[in-house]
Amino acid sequence: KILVTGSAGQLGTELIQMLCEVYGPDAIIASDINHNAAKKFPFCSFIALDVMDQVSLRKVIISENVTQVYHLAAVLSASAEQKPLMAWDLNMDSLLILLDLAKELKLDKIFWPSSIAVFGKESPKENTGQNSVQTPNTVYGISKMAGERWCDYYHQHHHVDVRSIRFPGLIGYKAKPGGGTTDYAVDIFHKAISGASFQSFLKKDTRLPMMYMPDAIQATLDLMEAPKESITVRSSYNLAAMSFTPEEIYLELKKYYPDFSINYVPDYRQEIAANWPQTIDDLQARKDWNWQSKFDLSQMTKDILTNLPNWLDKF
Ligand code: VAH
Repeated sequence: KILVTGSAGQLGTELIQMLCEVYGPDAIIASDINHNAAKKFPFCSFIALDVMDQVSLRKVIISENVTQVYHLAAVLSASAEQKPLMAWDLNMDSLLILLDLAKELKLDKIFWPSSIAVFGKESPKENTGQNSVQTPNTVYGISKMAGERWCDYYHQHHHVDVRSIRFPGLIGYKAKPGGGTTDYAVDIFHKAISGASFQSFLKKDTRLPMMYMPDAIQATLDLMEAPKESITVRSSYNLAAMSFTPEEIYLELKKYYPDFSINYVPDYRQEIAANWPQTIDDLQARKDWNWQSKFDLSQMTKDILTNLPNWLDKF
Protein backbone atom coordinates (compact mmCIF):
# COMPACT_ATOMS: atom_id res chain seq x y z
CA LYS A 1 0.00 0.00 0.00
CA ILE A 2 0.99 3.64 -0.51
CA LEU A 3 0.89 5.97 2.51
CA VAL A 4 0.76 9.74 1.91
CA THR A 5 1.58 12.14 4.76
CA GLY A 6 0.43 15.76 4.72
CA SER A 7 -2.45 14.69 2.47
CA ALA A 8 -4.62 17.73 3.22
CA GLY A 9 -1.97 20.11 1.91
CA GLN A 10 -1.88 21.79 -1.50
CA LEU A 11 0.17 19.05 -3.21
CA GLY A 12 -1.27 16.17 -1.18
CA THR A 13 -4.91 16.90 -2.01
CA GLU A 14 -4.30 16.58 -5.75
CA LEU A 15 -1.67 13.84 -5.53
CA ILE A 16 -4.05 11.53 -3.61
CA GLN A 17 -6.65 11.84 -6.36
CA MET A 18 -4.12 10.91 -9.05
CA LEU A 19 -2.64 8.03 -6.99
CA CYS A 20 -6.15 6.59 -6.52
CA GLU A 21 -6.75 6.81 -10.27
CA VAL A 22 -3.45 5.14 -11.12
CA TYR A 23 -3.22 2.46 -8.39
CA GLY A 24 -6.85 2.17 -7.25
CA PRO A 25 -8.27 3.69 -4.05
CA ASP A 26 -7.76 0.46 -2.08
CA ALA A 27 -3.98 0.87 -2.48
CA ILE A 28 -3.90 4.39 -1.03
CA ILE A 29 -3.86 5.54 2.61
CA ALA A 30 -4.23 9.29 3.06
CA SER A 31 -2.96 10.72 6.34
CA ASP A 32 -2.73 14.10 7.97
CA ILE A 33 -2.21 15.44 11.48
CA ASN A 34 -5.64 17.03 11.22
CA HIS A 35 -8.22 14.27 11.73
CA ASN A 36 -10.89 16.53 10.16
CA ALA A 37 -9.10 16.06 6.84
CA ALA A 38 -10.77 12.62 6.64
CA LYS A 39 -13.81 14.21 4.95
CA LYS A 40 -11.61 15.30 2.02
CA PHE A 41 -10.86 11.66 1.25
CA PRO A 42 -14.12 9.66 1.27
CA PHE A 43 -12.82 7.60 -1.65
CA CYS A 44 -9.79 6.02 0.10
CA SER A 45 -8.64 5.11 3.63
CA PHE A 46 -7.64 7.92 5.96
CA ILE A 47 -5.53 7.84 9.13
CA ALA A 48 -4.88 10.76 11.50
CA LEU A 49 -1.08 10.61 11.82
CA ASP A 50 1.60 12.77 13.43
CA VAL A 51 4.74 12.26 11.33
CA MET A 52 6.87 13.06 14.38
CA ASP A 53 5.44 10.01 16.18
CA GLN A 54 7.83 7.24 15.12
CA VAL A 55 6.00 4.53 17.09
CA SER A 56 2.64 5.24 15.41
CA LEU A 57 4.22 5.63 11.97
CA ARG A 58 6.02 2.28 12.37
CA LYS A 59 2.79 0.62 13.52
CA VAL A 60 0.83 1.95 10.51
CA ILE A 61 3.53 0.86 8.04
CA ILE A 62 3.59 -2.66 9.46
CA SER A 63 -0.15 -3.18 10.13
CA GLU A 64 -1.27 -1.66 6.81
CA ASN A 65 1.47 -3.38 4.78
CA VAL A 66 2.79 -0.05 3.49
CA THR A 67 5.52 -0.41 0.84
CA GLN A 68 5.77 3.19 -0.40
CA VAL A 69 5.50 6.54 1.41
CA TYR A 70 4.98 10.00 -0.15
CA HIS A 71 6.14 12.28 2.68
CA LEU A 72 4.55 15.67 2.00
CA ALA A 73 4.05 16.94 5.57
CA ALA A 74 6.15 20.08 6.07
CA VAL A 75 6.09 23.74 7.13
CA LEU A 76 6.48 25.96 4.02
CA SER A 77 8.76 28.96 3.56
CA ALA A 78 6.68 31.87 4.87
CA SER A 79 5.24 29.99 7.87
CA ALA A 80 8.63 28.54 8.78
CA GLU A 81 10.05 32.05 9.26
CA GLN A 82 7.43 32.65 11.95
CA LYS A 83 8.39 29.52 13.94
CA PRO A 84 11.97 28.59 12.92
CA LEU A 85 12.86 25.85 15.42
CA MET A 86 9.47 24.13 15.25
CA ALA A 87 9.67 24.19 11.43
CA TRP A 88 13.23 22.83 11.45
CA ASP A 89 12.22 20.02 13.85
CA LEU A 90 9.16 19.02 11.85
CA ASN A 91 10.76 19.25 8.38
CA MET A 92 14.00 17.54 9.44
CA ASP A 93 13.06 14.99 12.11
CA SER A 94 10.00 13.67 10.26
CA LEU A 95 12.18 12.95 7.20
CA LEU A 96 14.90 11.28 9.30
CA ILE A 97 12.30 9.13 11.10
CA LEU A 98 10.92 8.02 7.74
CA LEU A 99 14.30 7.35 6.12
CA ASP A 100 15.31 5.20 9.08
CA LEU A 101 12.02 3.26 8.98
CA ALA A 102 12.51 2.79 5.22
CA LYS A 103 15.90 1.25 5.94
CA GLU A 104 14.64 -0.92 8.84
CA LEU A 105 11.41 -2.09 7.17
CA LYS A 106 12.88 -2.21 3.65
CA LEU A 107 10.24 0.03 2.06
CA ASP A 108 10.17 -0.12 -1.75
CA LYS A 109 10.19 3.64 -2.44
CA ILE A 110 9.96 7.03 -0.75
CA PHE A 111 8.96 10.33 -2.35
CA TRP A 112 9.96 13.55 -0.63
CA PRO A 113 9.45 17.06 -2.14
CA SER A 114 12.29 19.55 -2.05
CA SER A 115 12.12 23.07 -3.46
CA ILE A 116 13.91 25.77 -5.43
CA ALA A 117 14.17 27.30 -1.94
CA VAL A 118 17.45 25.37 -1.50
CA PHE A 119 19.02 28.07 -3.70
CA GLY A 120 19.91 31.48 -2.29
CA LYS A 121 21.63 34.81 -2.88
CA GLU A 122 24.89 33.29 -4.19
CA SER A 123 23.13 30.89 -6.60
CA PRO A 124 22.88 31.97 -10.27
CA LYS A 125 19.52 33.72 -10.82
CA GLU A 126 19.05 32.46 -14.38
CA ASN A 127 19.08 28.80 -15.44
CA THR A 128 20.02 27.72 -11.93
CA GLY A 129 21.62 24.32 -12.43
CA GLN A 130 21.18 20.91 -10.85
CA ASN A 131 24.46 21.42 -8.99
CA SER A 132 24.49 25.20 -8.56
CA VAL A 133 25.74 26.46 -5.21
CA GLN A 134 23.09 26.38 -2.47
CA THR A 135 23.06 29.13 0.13
CA PRO A 136 19.45 29.09 1.41
CA ASN A 137 18.67 31.82 3.92
CA THR A 138 15.22 30.62 4.99
CA VAL A 139 14.50 27.94 7.60
CA TYR A 140 12.50 26.10 4.97
CA GLY A 141 15.32 26.26 2.40
CA ILE A 142 17.89 25.14 5.00
CA SER A 143 15.67 22.18 5.96
CA LYS A 144 15.21 21.21 2.31
CA MET A 145 18.96 21.47 1.59
CA ALA A 146 19.78 19.33 4.66
CA GLY A 147 16.94 16.92 3.80
CA GLU A 148 18.37 16.42 0.30
CA ARG A 149 21.73 15.51 1.79
CA TRP A 150 20.10 12.96 4.10
CA CYS A 151 18.17 11.43 1.17
CA ASP A 152 21.42 11.00 -0.77
CA TYR A 153 23.13 9.58 2.36
CA TYR A 154 20.41 6.99 3.03
CA HIS A 155 20.44 5.93 -0.62
CA GLN A 156 24.22 5.64 -0.71
CA HIS A 157 24.70 3.91 2.67
CA HIS A 158 21.45 1.95 3.08
CA HIS A 159 20.11 1.64 -0.49
CA VAL A 160 16.86 3.38 0.45
CA ASP A 161 15.09 4.15 -2.85
CA VAL A 162 14.16 7.75 -2.01
CA ARG A 163 13.26 10.07 -4.91
CA SER A 164 12.84 13.83 -4.79
CA ILE A 165 11.93 16.89 -6.88
CA ARG A 166 12.79 20.55 -6.23
CA PHE A 167 9.36 21.99 -6.97
CA PRO A 168 8.93 25.58 -8.14
CA GLY A 169 5.90 27.49 -6.83
CA LEU A 170 2.91 25.19 -7.37
CA ILE A 171 -0.41 26.54 -8.60
CA GLY A 172 -3.62 24.55 -8.33
CA TYR A 173 -7.28 25.41 -7.84
CA LYS A 174 -8.36 22.31 -5.87
CA ALA A 175 -6.67 23.09 -2.57
CA LYS A 176 -5.62 26.26 -0.79
CA PRO A 177 -1.85 26.52 -0.29
CA GLY A 178 -0.59 26.95 3.25
CA GLY A 179 2.13 29.39 4.18
CA GLY A 180 4.14 29.56 0.97
CA THR A 181 5.81 32.59 -0.60
CA THR A 182 4.32 31.69 -4.00
CA ASP A 183 0.76 31.42 -2.66
CA TYR A 184 -0.11 34.81 -4.20
CA ALA A 185 -0.28 33.08 -7.59
CA VAL A 186 -3.14 30.89 -6.34
CA ASP A 187 -5.04 33.61 -4.51
CA ILE A 188 -4.99 35.95 -7.54
CA PHE A 189 -7.28 33.56 -9.45
CA HIS A 190 -9.86 33.48 -6.67
CA LYS A 191 -9.83 37.29 -6.47
CA ALA A 192 -10.17 37.73 -10.26
CA ILE A 193 -13.14 35.34 -10.42
CA SER A 194 -14.88 36.86 -7.41
CA GLY A 195 -14.54 40.36 -8.90
CA ALA A 196 -12.35 41.55 -6.05
CA SER A 197 -9.19 43.60 -6.54
CA PHE A 198 -5.90 41.90 -5.72
CA GLN A 199 -3.17 42.98 -3.33
CA SER A 200 0.19 41.36 -4.13
CA PHE A 201 2.64 40.78 -1.28
CA LEU A 202 5.46 40.63 -3.85
CA LYS A 203 6.75 43.48 -6.03
CA LYS A 204 5.39 43.62 -9.60
CA ASP A 205 8.67 42.50 -11.18
CA THR A 206 9.52 39.60 -8.82
CA ARG A 207 10.08 36.75 -11.24
CA LEU A 208 9.79 33.21 -9.82
CA PRO A 209 9.79 29.69 -11.28
CA MET A 210 6.25 28.31 -11.21
CA MET A 211 4.39 25.16 -12.26
CA TYR A 212 0.75 24.19 -12.76
CA MET A 213 -0.30 21.38 -10.39
CA PRO A 214 -1.14 18.80 -13.14
CA ASP A 215 2.48 19.12 -14.36
CA ALA A 216 3.80 18.66 -10.80
CA ILE A 217 1.62 15.58 -10.21
CA GLN A 218 2.63 14.03 -13.54
CA ALA A 219 6.32 14.67 -12.82
CA THR A 220 5.98 12.99 -9.41
CA LEU A 221 4.42 9.90 -10.97
CA ASP A 222 6.95 9.83 -13.83
CA LEU A 223 9.84 9.97 -11.35
CA MET A 224 8.33 7.30 -9.08
CA GLU A 225 7.67 4.99 -12.04
CA ALA A 226 11.13 5.49 -13.60
CA PRO A 227 13.42 2.42 -13.49
CA LYS A 228 15.88 2.94 -10.63
CA GLU A 229 18.85 2.51 -13.00
CA SER A 230 17.82 5.72 -14.82
CA ILE A 231 17.89 7.86 -11.68
CA THR A 232 21.24 9.63 -11.39
CA VAL A 233 20.20 12.22 -8.76
CA ARG A 234 19.41 11.05 -5.23
CA SER A 235 19.42 14.48 -3.59
CA SER A 236 16.62 16.15 -5.57
CA TYR A 237 15.87 16.93 -9.24
CA ASN A 238 15.55 20.48 -10.54
CA LEU A 239 12.23 20.88 -12.35
CA ALA A 240 10.88 23.79 -14.39
CA ALA A 241 7.77 24.71 -16.39
CA MET A 242 7.48 28.53 -16.52
CA SER A 243 8.54 31.69 -14.72
CA PHE A 244 6.45 34.82 -14.28
CA THR A 245 6.06 38.00 -12.24
CA PRO A 246 2.95 39.20 -10.37
CA GLU A 247 2.45 41.78 -13.13
CA GLU A 248 2.58 39.15 -15.88
CA ILE A 249 -0.02 36.88 -14.27
CA TYR A 250 -2.17 39.92 -13.53
CA LEU A 251 -2.06 41.01 -17.21
CA GLU A 252 -2.91 37.45 -18.29
CA LEU A 253 -5.99 37.48 -16.04
CA LYS A 254 -6.94 40.96 -17.21
CA LYS A 255 -7.53 39.48 -20.69
CA TYR A 256 -10.51 37.62 -19.14
CA TYR A 257 -11.47 40.18 -16.47
CA PRO A 258 -10.86 43.68 -17.94
CA ASP A 259 -11.91 45.40 -14.69
CA PHE A 260 -9.56 43.32 -12.52
CA SER A 261 -7.22 45.61 -10.55
CA ILE A 262 -4.01 45.02 -8.58
CA ASN A 263 -1.85 46.88 -6.11
CA TYR A 264 1.55 45.88 -4.72
CA VAL A 265 2.24 45.90 -0.98
CA PRO A 266 5.47 43.90 -0.49
CA ASP A 267 5.88 42.28 2.92
CA TYR A 268 8.51 39.98 4.52
CA ARG A 269 7.91 37.43 1.78
CA GLN A 270 9.50 39.80 -0.78
CA GLU A 271 12.89 39.22 0.85
CA ILE A 272 12.40 35.44 0.62
CA ALA A 273 11.40 35.60 -3.06
CA ALA A 274 14.21 38.02 -3.96
CA ASN A 275 16.80 35.41 -2.95
CA TRP A 276 15.28 32.59 -5.02
CA PRO A 277 16.19 31.81 -8.64
CA GLN A 278 14.19 33.34 -11.48
CA THR A 279 14.58 30.46 -13.95
CA ILE A 280 15.67 26.83 -13.47
CA ASP A 281 17.67 24.44 -15.68
CA ASP A 282 15.99 21.03 -15.46
CA LEU A 283 18.04 19.27 -18.15
CA GLN A 284 18.93 16.32 -15.86
CA ALA A 285 15.26 15.43 -15.22
CA ARG A 286 14.57 15.68 -18.98
CA LYS A 287 17.47 13.34 -19.68
CA ASP A 288 16.92 10.80 -16.87
CA TRP A 289 13.14 10.32 -16.95
CA ASN A 290 11.87 12.27 -19.99
CA TRP A 291 10.42 15.17 -18.02
CA GLN A 292 8.44 17.58 -20.20
CA SER A 293 6.11 20.29 -18.86
CA LYS A 294 2.75 20.76 -20.60
CA PHE A 295 1.40 24.06 -19.21
CA ASP A 296 2.68 27.60 -19.72
CA LEU A 297 1.10 30.71 -18.17
CA SER A 298 -1.63 31.18 -20.77
CA GLN A 299 -2.54 27.46 -20.91
CA MET A 300 -2.65 27.26 -17.09
CA THR A 301 -4.78 30.42 -16.82
CA LYS A 302 -7.27 29.13 -19.37
CA ASP A 303 -7.51 25.74 -17.61
CA ILE A 304 -8.02 27.24 -14.15
CA LEU A 305 -10.63 29.79 -15.28
CA THR A 306 -12.49 26.99 -17.05
CA ASN A 307 -12.54 24.72 -14.00
CA LEU A 308 -12.42 26.92 -10.90
CA PRO A 309 -15.98 28.35 -11.08
CA ASN A 310 -17.53 24.87 -11.32
CA TRP A 311 -15.13 23.65 -8.63
CA LEU A 312 -16.26 26.43 -6.28
CA ASP A 313 -19.92 25.64 -7.05
CA LYS A 314 -19.41 22.21 -5.45
CA PHE A 315 -18.91 23.78 -2.02
C1 VAH B 1 6.78 27.92 -0.75
N1 VAH B 1 5.24 26.93 -2.35
O1 VAH B 1 6.43 29.00 -1.16
C2 VAH B 1 6.49 26.70 -1.61
C3 VAH B 1 7.61 26.43 -2.57
C4 VAH B 1 9.19 27.42 -4.27
C5 VAH B 1 8.05 27.69 -3.33
O2 VAH B 1 8.67 25.81 -1.93
O3 VAH B 1 7.35 27.80 0.30
